[in-house]
Amino acid sequence: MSKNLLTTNLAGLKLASPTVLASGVMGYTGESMQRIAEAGAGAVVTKSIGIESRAGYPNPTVVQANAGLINAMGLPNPGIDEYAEEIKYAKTILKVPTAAQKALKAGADAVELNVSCPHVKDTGSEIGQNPKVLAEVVRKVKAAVRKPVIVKLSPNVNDIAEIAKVAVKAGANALTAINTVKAMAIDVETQMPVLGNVKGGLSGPAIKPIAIRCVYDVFEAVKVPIFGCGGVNDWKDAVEFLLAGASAVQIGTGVAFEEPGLFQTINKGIQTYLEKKGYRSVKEIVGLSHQA
Ligand code: RRO
Repeated sequence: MSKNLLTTNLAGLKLASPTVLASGVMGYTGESMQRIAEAGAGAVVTKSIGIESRAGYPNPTVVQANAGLINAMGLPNPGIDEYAEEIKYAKTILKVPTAAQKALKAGADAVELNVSCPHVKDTGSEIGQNPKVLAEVVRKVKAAVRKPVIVKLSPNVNDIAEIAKVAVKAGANALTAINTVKAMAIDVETQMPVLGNVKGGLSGPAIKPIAIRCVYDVFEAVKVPIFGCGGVNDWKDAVEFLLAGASAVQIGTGVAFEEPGLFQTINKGIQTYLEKKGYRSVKEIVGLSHQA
């Protein structure tokens, strides 16, 4: 491959490529994050971590849908004290930036504040759907940390652009759009909901058009950089997000289906696209679809 056109930086983070591991998939251990980084991810986001450990919801926690997955994991995590050790370890073996909630002291480079889980009570979209509460939470986190704060937005709102404005006014340095879309599945044999938690969040290719629309709306509303997230499976998906206004894309469900090699394949595809079109940097195509 000729000159690397893929390096970018956003909200103070230097990325070797614009493809980033999304929270929730593979971001549990230093080793899995290392595999993803070595496969070409420009940064990795850990699973969301809380103060106390959480077991998560009873099984089944994931069900396959047409062109996607519905999950209701229930925010399973070991709590920040135990997880901080994993982050410290990850930072000894990783060269790419790491984002983790309440983990900056352990060496994380940014916080991705998850205010948008569609089905975990009190800590998820109850915050991200309520402008007043959202502003308060973002302000508090900003006051507590010096590193970039990225706010992950919910698509399950009436007007994501308005919510984006609230987050940015409260101090968000960047935004991730989007978390999963509220969903459920029913087993026709048992005639009961499939997921242990009944309702969950849909991810994967099925939600890409929703995510593209959200990124497009958010780009028009605010000036901070956006991580596009939702259904990225190949380089065309990634380029579509960049054209909609994302500065980088996050990949979650895509890596659950494919090997981490997906990052390299997508990076190569973006690079070839940029070369063919005569661009010198990935930054040049961010938001281009808004020219029309
Ligand atoms: O753990 C989960 O069930 C979960 C979370 Br925290 C989230 O933000 N989004 C999602 O689809 N699942």
